[in-house]
Amino acid sequence: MHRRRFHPALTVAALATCPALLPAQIAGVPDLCSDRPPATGAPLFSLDTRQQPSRAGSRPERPASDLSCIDLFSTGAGGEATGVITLTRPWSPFGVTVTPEGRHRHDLTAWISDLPDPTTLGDYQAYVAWATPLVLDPVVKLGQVQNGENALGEVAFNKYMVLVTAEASGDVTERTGPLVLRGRSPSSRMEAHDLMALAPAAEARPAIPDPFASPLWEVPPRYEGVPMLPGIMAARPRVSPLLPTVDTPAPLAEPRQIVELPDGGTLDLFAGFVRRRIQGRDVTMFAFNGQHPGPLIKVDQGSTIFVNFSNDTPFPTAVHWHGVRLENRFDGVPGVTQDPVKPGETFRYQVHFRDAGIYWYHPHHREDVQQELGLSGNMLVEPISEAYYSPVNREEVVMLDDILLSEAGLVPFGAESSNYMLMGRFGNVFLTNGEPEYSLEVDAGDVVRFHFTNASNTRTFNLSFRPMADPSASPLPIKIVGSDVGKFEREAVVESVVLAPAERYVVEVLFDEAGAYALLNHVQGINHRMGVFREEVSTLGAVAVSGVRTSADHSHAFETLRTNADVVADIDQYRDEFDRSPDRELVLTLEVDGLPIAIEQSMLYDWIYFNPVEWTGTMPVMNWATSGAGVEWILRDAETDDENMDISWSFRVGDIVKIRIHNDRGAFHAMQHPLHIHGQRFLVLEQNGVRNTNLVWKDTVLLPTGSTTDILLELSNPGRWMVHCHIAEHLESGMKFVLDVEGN
Ligand SMILES: [Cu+2]
Repeated sequence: MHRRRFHPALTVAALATCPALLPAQIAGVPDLCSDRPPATGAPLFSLDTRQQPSRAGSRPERPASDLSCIDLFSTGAGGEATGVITLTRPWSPFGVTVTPEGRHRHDLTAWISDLPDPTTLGDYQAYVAWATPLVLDPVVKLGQVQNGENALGEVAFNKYMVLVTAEASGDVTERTGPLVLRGRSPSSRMEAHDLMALAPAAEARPAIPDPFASPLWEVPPRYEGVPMLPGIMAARPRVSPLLPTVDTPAPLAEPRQIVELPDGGTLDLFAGFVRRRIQGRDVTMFAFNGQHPGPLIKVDQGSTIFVNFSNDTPFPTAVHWHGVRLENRFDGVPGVTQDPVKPGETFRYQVHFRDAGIYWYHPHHREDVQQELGLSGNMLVEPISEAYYSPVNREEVVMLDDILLSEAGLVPFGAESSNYMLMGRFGNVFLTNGEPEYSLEVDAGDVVRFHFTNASNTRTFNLSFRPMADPSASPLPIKIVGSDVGKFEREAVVESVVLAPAERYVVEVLFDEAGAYALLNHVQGINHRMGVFREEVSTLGAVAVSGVRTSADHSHAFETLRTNADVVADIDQYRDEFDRSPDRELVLTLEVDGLPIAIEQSMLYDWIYFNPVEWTGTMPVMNWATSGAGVEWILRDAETDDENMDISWSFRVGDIVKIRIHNDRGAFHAMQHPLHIHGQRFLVLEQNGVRNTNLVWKDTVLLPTGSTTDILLELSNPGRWMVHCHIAEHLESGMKFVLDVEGN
């Protein structure tokens, strides 16, 4: 086996040729989709050769054109006509723009040339563009088109075609005329795995001596309707299984308590064992102070607290105060800011809260194990200004998580390194504030401010509120107020909230009418084996709205979308920096080494298309068998080619650094990465060349597959600070580096 950084399909890629004009020859096509050969109807190995994987000394093509462009091909009737469509995402406060059902939304712009005069085709006066899913129903009219640039509006189908037909007039509402151009969405190129091609690896291999063989390595829970090849079913993690065990029964976990601390206050915090009974299974887990989630620490902005931490677990650990711009030596990163807190040892943290908002604490050592086992809690920092937020009837701090359980209980972790190293460990049971069923009771007309935190290892959520009785009814409007480190410049209304691991969003919801509402996670996963999308709707909790009218009506404030002059003024100091060229460039990629052949070959098929976000773990067996022995996720400095901990960046307090981040679509198994920078704050300036027009300070940014994102990092806090992917298993695989900030 040899190390692979580049996808094997590249070595067999044949240049796709097409008699039509290259899109580059159509006037005005943006760079994104010009200067590239058009894709074909995509027979499996005729990949777009222009799509280069990232390799040392080169930068990946960004953003990935094959995920962002649709080539239009002529039919017999269209003659020499040709075209290309660019896909850009409409603005949203999140790293991706999706419908409440989790379908990715795109704005389509078509660049067309050489359409013949429609009258030459018969009794036709105009050309009309349509979008339709592959089942050809519904057919949605996008509008009349002509040679040149055409705005087609928004499309949010999973897999679809764009058709251009000649019609009697531009006003027709149904397509009846002849087809002249057609193109397929990037997602539609995804196909079922070809068993004939896979045959050598489809079969289980004869057993070879496996030093890690263990009865604990039982094949983990699988996804219904996603068949697995025998060769993949035979793969096993190349690490020893690890499960927490305890001699004497641990106490049952208790619900989270609220701890309000004054400036100078002290909290005694210990990490130790607890017992849980979750969906009929007894599991031994960890907890802070015996609580799931850990105690909710409430403090005022500007205060400083002390935390006497003791480690009653059998693992070395430490507590990281995520998003808090505190003193570096209290940042809780073993090996960087402190020695690990060994079993039985203690550490005293001093945490200063400079910014208002919602933050969270969790270990920064074998996060894949310790966080999954329940070590995480929130900090709610009350703003100094009473008018910071709009008035609401109540505030809810909600921690979203998932846990992976088999019939026997916890699915073991990897001992020598994490397993689930490829995509991270997706849970199959949702835990909202530690419980499979979260519930909330409010009165009709109440406005609730939710502070959401995603504490899962790898799952990205797409949250919405819908009436229980009618799941097809429109979701309740959600007012988006803030994110990781404070408020947005302007409040906005959305239908769903997308949170990647470690991200926070502060939102408000008006529950105007009595009834029961579900908090849903609604996404479009992918059945990779069959090459189709697989809808997943999960109920995370319930809100019961009583028939009693609210005691204080805040509906007017809710309906008023505020511009936050304080935030705008703060960000004004940095706007002059927005347009300059980047100071640093990072590439996010992957190197795999000696994976089982069945896994390598299966991934070859996935290479045709990557969803901007891998929403759910539909290939659990394949993912389960990968570990540090075969997978290394990489952050690479595009200038120096240094990777992960070899990267050395030094700045001074007061520096403003523009960083361009490419999430390499050419990687062996590309996926999204939530990138976290410790101890500082940054702005997300633009993604795929589209300017972000409503900013908020962030500490974690969701970087979709194949995207290019510019951030502006403010260095405000001296010390040695981690930069890493917040998918716990990616961090464990080495996807991290340290940036040094010298004080003034
Ligand atoms: Cu990652």
